[in-house]
Amino acid sequence: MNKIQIIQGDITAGRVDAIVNAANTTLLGGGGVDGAIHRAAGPELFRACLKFNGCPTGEARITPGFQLPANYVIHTPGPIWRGGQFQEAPLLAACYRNSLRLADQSQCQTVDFPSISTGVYAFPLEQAAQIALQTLETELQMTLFVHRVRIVGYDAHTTEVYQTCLNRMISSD
Ligand code: AR6
Repeated sequence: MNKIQIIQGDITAGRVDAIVNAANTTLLGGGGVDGAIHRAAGPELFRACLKFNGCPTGEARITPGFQLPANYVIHTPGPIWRGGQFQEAPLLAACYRNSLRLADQSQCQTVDFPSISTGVYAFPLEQAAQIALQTLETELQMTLFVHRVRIVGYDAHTTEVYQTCLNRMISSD
């Protein structure tokens, strides 16, 4: 639990080994955090992503960070919320698990995540926070290199929901 932090800010500004992108299955950019990351990284990121021919929901792919301060970008398409009966929860957990494993395989020590799927993809925020933090907590017991993960909330409400969820996990530990 002491390896996880919640901060508020713009994920593209992070001087970390890897930032995670809440992408879509084309991996060719979009709005929200995906658009911000592609704008800040520059056109080379788009060219690097073209080579993947897309990515299934819940899996992850890694590219350099190009013009970003981060060394790498890990792209993971989150699930679109369709009421909760379409594997949304396990798919969201898979995003965090696969992204963290890929970061560790690339010998990253510090990784920043956005709140995957809770924007355009409409995943309920409280449930998403619980899945994100529980998955990261479990996976961080197995990483060899990653020793600090931050959830970067863009708005105050998102940041607060993750912080409250983390506090609850710490106090029930
Ligand atoms: N830094 C950190 N978080 C951000 C930033 C930023 N610069 N910009 C937005 N957020 P969303 P999704 C927050 O919609 O729900 C894209 O078009 C945002 O406030 O970016 O997974 C993709 O191409 C929210 O809390 O991602 C996909 O098509 C969180 O990031 C689709 O949206 C996620 O919101 C993915 O939807």
